[in-house]
Amino acid sequence: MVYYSFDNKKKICVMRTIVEESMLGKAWVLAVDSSPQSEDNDLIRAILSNRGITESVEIQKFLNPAIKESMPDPYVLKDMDAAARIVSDAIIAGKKIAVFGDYDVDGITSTAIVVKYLRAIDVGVVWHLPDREVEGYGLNADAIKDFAEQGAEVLISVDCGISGVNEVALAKQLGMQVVITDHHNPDRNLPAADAIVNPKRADDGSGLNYLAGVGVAFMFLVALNRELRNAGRETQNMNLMDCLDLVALGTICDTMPLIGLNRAFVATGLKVLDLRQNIGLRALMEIAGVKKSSVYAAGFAIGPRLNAAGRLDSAAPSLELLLTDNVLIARDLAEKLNKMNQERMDIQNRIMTAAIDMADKCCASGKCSLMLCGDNWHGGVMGIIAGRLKDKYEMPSLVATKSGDVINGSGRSIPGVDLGKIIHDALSAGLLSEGGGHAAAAGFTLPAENETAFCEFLEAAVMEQLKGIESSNETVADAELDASAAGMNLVRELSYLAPFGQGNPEPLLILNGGTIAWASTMGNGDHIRGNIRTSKGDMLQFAGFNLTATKVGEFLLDDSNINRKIKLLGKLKENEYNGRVSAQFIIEDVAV
Ligand SMILES: [Mn+2]
Repeated sequence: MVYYSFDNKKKICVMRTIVEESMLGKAWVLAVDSSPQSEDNDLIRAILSNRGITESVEIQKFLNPAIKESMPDPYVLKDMDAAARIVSDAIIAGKKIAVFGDYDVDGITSTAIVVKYLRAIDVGVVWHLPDREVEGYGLNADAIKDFAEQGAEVLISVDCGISGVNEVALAKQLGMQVVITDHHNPDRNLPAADAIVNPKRADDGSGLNYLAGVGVAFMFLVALNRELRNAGRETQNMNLMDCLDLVALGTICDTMPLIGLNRAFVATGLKVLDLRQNIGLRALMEIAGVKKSSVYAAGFAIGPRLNAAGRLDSAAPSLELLLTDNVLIARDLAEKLNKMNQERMDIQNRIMTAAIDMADKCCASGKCSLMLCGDNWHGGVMGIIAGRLKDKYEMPSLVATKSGDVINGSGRSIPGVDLGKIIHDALSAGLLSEGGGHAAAAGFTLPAENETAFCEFLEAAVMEQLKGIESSNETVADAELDASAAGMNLVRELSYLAPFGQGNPEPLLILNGGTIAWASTMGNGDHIRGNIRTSKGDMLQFAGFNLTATKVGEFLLDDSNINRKIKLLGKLKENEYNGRVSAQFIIEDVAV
């Protein structure tokens, strides 16, 4: 029996072992739902059931993720009524509104949808995105004073603000009403704002704690729109559904789980993205070579370009791109962001090489955490590098830059280690001067003299948390089927489970009954392709990326294994070659 969590529901699953030990030394297991299985062996149903979705209403919602069915009344969020009323009253009274956001994609898109909406209904609005290096994350006093000087009477924070106790007090002192919309974990003390909309508030009963900042901001706009209409204000100039492309981008790039309402936001938002109504996004997609929207395109082509400006400098050009309705400006900005993204990659690659060198040494000394610090490394790429190291070394990884006697960094953690708690504890212990985050990601600042002590604290804390967690040698698959079933029909069937991403991974399948027909390397020699002959005699194409140098690769490429019966673990995808579409199995592991 193992516990696993999906959609915040703990579920007990009985695991059945399919393979004791694979080529990569893993046990392949399959979750078998503990509730009695019905006779029908519908694959989609089985996969959903293993992922905790068993009620037929839930299944229908999952397979048809429409906003209409998935979106609750925005007033289910604590304080939404106050937030919408305050801003609606201010708009009707002709007050100027300030929007404070963040420099990452979630923060930029959150700011964009609120500013777009307010502009569309002719409200005077000013905005500010903090500079990562100069101002850092979250509300700050200078920006708030600036807003006051520009005559703003209402401050709306998006994707931040929940920990801005002092800054909110300042804004109040300067005569502003403050509405916070955020999705970050609240500290013990909430700021004294006029309204705080945050699904992670302890007293929020909405169950929407998986929303991105932009999801919360969108819910706020829906409520505000209703409030304004009830007050007789014309709001026809903008269809809120048109900004779901931005909601999808922020949700995907903040790696929020694609479940529940997020699933509806992303499924609908990707369709809106393909309409290319947002002139800035259209220009950016063109320069990035994105022909069709997807979770992948959003996360790996559009997202990094929107993020690049904020990593190297101010994020303002990214927001301006999303707000502009001038094609020429859009093209200029898209080109600028594209160049900045290139520059960001160059910087990142240089630091990565040095970081891997340091990490290898740490690993050799048997540590179970990484805390790497370089002199004047570019602060904007610390988070990305920490993420890469975490994936490569499978341990909590912190990367920091030392400038003068201050160290600034970012960390990414593995399942089972709550980095946010460690950072919080280190802050309480006086080792850090600043810090915050959640289980998987955190940011921190410390005086250089504390570096060694912090490294030791981190290592001890990680070791403590890892205690009791047996390192799992299991790969949990979604379904087991005969290789002959892995055709285009199955590809189409599985596509009903898309969009895939965080919290809703592509199904991992075990294929039985196939033999190797042929295999060879492809590309630069690191990858393998070939055919599997199924039990019915037909051929299934396969590919394996970066497998050549592994045991799986050696096995597949060994001619003496041709016609040998094997089990495959991997994902079934659609492959287009010379205009012909066919099913292709992406092999991750093999067993005999
Ligand atoms: Mn966010």
